[in-house]
Amino acid sequence: MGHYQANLRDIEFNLFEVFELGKLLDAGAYGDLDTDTAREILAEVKRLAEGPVAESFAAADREPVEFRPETHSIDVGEPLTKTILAIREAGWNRLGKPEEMGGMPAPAALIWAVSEMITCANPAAIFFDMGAAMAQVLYGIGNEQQKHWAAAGFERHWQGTMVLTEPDAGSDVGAGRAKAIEQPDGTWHIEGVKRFISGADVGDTAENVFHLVLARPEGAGPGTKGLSLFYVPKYLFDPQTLELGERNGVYVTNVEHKMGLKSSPTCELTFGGEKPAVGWLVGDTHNGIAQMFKVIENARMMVGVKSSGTLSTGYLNALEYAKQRIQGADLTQMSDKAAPRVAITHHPDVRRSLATQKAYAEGLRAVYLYTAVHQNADVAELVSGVDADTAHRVDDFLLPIVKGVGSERAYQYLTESLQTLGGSGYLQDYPIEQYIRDAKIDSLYEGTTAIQAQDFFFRKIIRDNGVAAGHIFTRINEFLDAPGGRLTAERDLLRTALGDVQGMAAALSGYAMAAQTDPAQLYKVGLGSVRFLLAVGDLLIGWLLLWQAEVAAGALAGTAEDRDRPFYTGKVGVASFFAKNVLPTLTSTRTVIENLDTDIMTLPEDAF
Ligand code: ST9
Ligand code: FAD
Repeated sequence: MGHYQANLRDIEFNLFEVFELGKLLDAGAYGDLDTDTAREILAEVKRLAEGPVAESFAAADREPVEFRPETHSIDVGEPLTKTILAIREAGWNRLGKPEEMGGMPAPAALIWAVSEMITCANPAAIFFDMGAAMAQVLYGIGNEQQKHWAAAGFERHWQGTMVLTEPDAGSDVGAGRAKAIEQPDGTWHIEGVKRFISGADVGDTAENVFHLVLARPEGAGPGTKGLSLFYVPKYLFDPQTLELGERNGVYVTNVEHKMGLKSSPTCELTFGGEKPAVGWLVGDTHNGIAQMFKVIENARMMVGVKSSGTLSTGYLNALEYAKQRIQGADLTQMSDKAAPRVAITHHPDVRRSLATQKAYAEGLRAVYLYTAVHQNADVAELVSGVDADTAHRVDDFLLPIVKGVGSERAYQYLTESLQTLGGSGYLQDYPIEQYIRDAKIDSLYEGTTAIQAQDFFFRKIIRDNGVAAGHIFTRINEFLDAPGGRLTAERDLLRTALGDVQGMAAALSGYAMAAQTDPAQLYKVGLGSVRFLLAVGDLLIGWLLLWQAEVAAGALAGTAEDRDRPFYTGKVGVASFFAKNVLPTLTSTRTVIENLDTDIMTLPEDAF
């Protein structure tokens, strides 16, 4: 068996038992896609992911893609190429695309579940399949001609990229200096150097690459609002047939050497110079940052899904090892030197660690799937009882949690997965050290955790007037007050955690208000915002795990089959563990946030 272990049982439990997607699927809401077909798709994707996709995971790490400066291109090794082609041939990236693009209707929750398995079986490989996601966005925001390019490029498997970052413009995208100069024929010439661009060359695995580039038209204002979005292909092409023409003046001029995700080509991209880099204004409108955020929203979701799915396979690998590794006697027999040796799963600290890994892996999956539920109006109404507008706000509200909390917690608890294997975990004989290296990037790109936390507080709570936050808090209260609920001690802990999070939100809002007269008060928001984001993540995980436990306990009390009983028992056990071991820690975080001062901001830099 390869390194990757999908948790299909848990995915299906979320989709069909907790969120009850079958009610819509079997009523024809997504065409021919009924529950049985959805289950077949998931089973087929699991086979693909655990087999051909996972196969080149280690090889692509040990022998990463190579940069060829003479041709400004990369070489992709044979094992990774086979994986890329296997993903392409399977064609699952058609799910959820518009039918005019040759897509198949599907709810977002199913699409992200499919993505979890493919992405986490071989994260570097999916950076060769970014064209599908970029084409879908271009299809939504492009003019008629660009819609044609999007659909036809998708059919031809063109790679696509998102191009924002520059050496002096990382988190601060608005500091970008790349220029756009309008030409008499209506095209634009782009000039400048972009940095860290994923998948900007993919060797022979795609015939063309189109870059979606933020650049500033001459005379446009400062900041992000002065940026426009341009479509810049590697090869120019016939606008109708898409037959390739001459090389455009955009070149990969370097490829980075990284800690992990080594075969995802992270490129420096130079526009213009000897030859102009010809671009087209996307959608004939100067609204670049808002257009680019359509891509960013997808990519942030993808990063969160990647993180939680990586923790899941890390945990399952650790669990498998722990069940087999015999070491030491049971703690209660520690003084008996002749006591039988036991599997390490018998040791309380290993159990603590495994339960924590399981809680976060399954909890983060529940969070991303609950978020995905709000990406379709009909599913959101079914699961969350909201109209399309509130569904959209809730999706926006949850996105920094999926991305920010997912990436931080996955990295944190993958180290527990490694620890479970003892010294063996440190070896390349097992996949976990690579999981950790491949996962670290998730808290950095697509907006660092600090950026996610500020987005969450200022944009998703304050600017939203608390509408989405209020909806989630109401749902948690409804869950707590529902008659006949089991796990009463755990519910009480969840109620306290909800109060703690609301207390934190009130304290941070108070600082933001006070900043109107004393701007330094805003530092307190900056000091507390990441901790607040993580705390809301814990609250959501605690709630969703208890919701799952309720469903599982119902099944156990009813007609659950014998083979399902361990799964349901695990659901109840892990929800209870999380409520008792993690939720109480929010009380101390609340105390810290309520008592923040700005002393650290006045400490002189040379005192650090
Ligand atoms: C990167 C790529 O890092 C990494 C990996 C890519 C992976 C791609 C994968 C693609 C998917 C593939 C899926 C494959 C699956 C395979 C499976 C196969 C089956 N929401 O606050 P203001 C907009 S790329 C929406 O004043 P500042 C909005 O228009 C690099 N919109 O910001 C707003 O105007 P208004 C990523 C938002 O102070 C305007 O921006 N880099 C949001 O000017 C201005 O807003 C980053 O992410 C939002 N949340 O600028 C940069 N926020 O207010 C991180 C803003 O009028 N930095 N807008 O509505 C930031 O995000 C900064 O906060 C900033 C600040 C740049 C926005
Ligand atoms: P900086 O912005 O310099 O941040 C440094 C530190 O300061 C961070 O800890 C950050 O949280 C903190 N910080 C910065 N500003 C603030 C603030 N206002 N408040 C609080 N803290 C702050 N970009 C693309 O455009 N396209 C891609 O495809 C792409 N792929 C990437 C792939 C990889 C492997 C990598 C490493 C990067 C990629 N990026 C890409 C760039 C990525 O999005 C940026 O690295 C990221 O946005 C952070 O920018 P930076 O590296 O310049 O860090």
